[in-house]
Amino acid sequence: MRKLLTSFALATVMAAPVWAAPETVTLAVSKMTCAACPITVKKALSRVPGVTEVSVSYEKKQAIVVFDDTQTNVAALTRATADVGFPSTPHDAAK
Ligand SMILES: [Cu+2]
Repeated sequence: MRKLLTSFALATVMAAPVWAAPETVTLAVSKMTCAACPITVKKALSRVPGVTEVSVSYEKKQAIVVFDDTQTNVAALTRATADVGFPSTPHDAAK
């Protein structure tokens, strides 16, 4: 049994496509019109599997999202905000 568990753990590690790297993206969320909107946006983004951190700024009308790029992607994030009524577009990351 112990041996089985060990090989299972090993297989899981090797199955991971790449070492999971946290990605950060800034989304412009244009339709936030009151102070309650960021709460809705934040909830929607937090629900996306793979998202680890969300901070939404009503003043800047943007959301900064940290996610695991092996589990989700920017398209899924913008879809999540659009689904709750707030279409968003990724800002070009500052390089
Ligand atoms: Cu609102």
